[in-house]
Amino acid sequence: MKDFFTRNEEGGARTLNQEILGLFREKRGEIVSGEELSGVMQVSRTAVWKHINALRGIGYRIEAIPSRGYRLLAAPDLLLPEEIAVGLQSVRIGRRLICFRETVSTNEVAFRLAEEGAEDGTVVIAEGQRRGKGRLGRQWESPSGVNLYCSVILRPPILPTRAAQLTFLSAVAVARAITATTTLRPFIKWPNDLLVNGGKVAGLLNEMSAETEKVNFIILGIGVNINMVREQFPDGLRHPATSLLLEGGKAVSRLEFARALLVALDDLYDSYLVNGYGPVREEWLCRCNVLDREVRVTFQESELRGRAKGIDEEGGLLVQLADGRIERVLAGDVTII
Ligand code: BT5
Repeated sequence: MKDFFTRNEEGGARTLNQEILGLFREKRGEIVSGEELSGVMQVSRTAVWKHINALRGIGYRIEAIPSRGYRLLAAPDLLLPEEIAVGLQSVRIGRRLICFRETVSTNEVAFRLAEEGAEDGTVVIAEGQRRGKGRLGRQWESPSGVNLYCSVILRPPILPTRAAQLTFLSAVAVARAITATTTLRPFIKWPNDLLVNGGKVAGLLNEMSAETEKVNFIILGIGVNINMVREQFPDGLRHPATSLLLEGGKAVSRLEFARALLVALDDLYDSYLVNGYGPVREEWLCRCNVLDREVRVTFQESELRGRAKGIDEEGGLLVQLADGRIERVLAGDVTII
């Protein structure tokens, strides 16, 4: 398992790769001399050449012009920290970005990193997952190079019983990112799906390590179908599934989406730490598809019908039954009647 790039390991320092790419960007397609590069990077010309080759190895197209220098022709269509970081406005979320060409599951990697002490806001992203995880041992289809698979490590000072609040926070963040990068109208479906035109475009899987009175860390697992095409969806999915490309009719930049998501998470998490759960809940309610609708909730063999009235502090869906009583539902599948 190899991460091809990491960003800001030392809390803010730009990596050499970022320095090189930053200089190329400043020059907007012009030639940058080896001398200039070695001056900025404070390394020898041979070291510059090695770095250029490493960038080529990742997929950057860089032309070498004898006795003049180098020119950046194209960046790869990959979710690299060096690319995500360009113009990224977030402060906490994504301070450290770790990206993989492929991994088993970003949630698993993030969990392990968190156990080893990775800081609040660390983000793990993969181009593809071999065994992407859904809830309850289900699988998340994770074809390479078309979608976003992302896990964020958070260390909020909250009781474990409040952890579901972060699931709602991540749902709101995904909805904001979809709105920021497309003209589509996403809806949040309790507890952890995002729908566009009735099809599931994103799923959330939040995992936690906790003691009785304290959360050690929470992993926000976020999978978004961005440019996935029909043939990439297997038969027999639990719900109709779709992607932003299929619904909007045009490809969405994965980099722009990733940045929009990290910024939304950053903003919401900041507000959550200062103002608590209230604002998240309010926005969730505005963006969900069940409020004040008649719903049927099924869980295993049981079924319940009523009017959805909201969500509570612990993630429960509040359903008003025909006799006026409010029932709190903690797990199940919701269908709007
Ligand atoms: C989820 O589970 O919706 C949570 C998905 C979380 C995925 C992210 S990707 C990054 C991070 N790393 C991981 O390993 N996981 C997280 P659930 O509600 O249980 O839905 C799973 C069900 O959705 C499956 O059983 C399929 O029926 C269906 N499904 C599988 N892949 C899908 C896809 N790409 N798009 C839509 N539906 C899918």
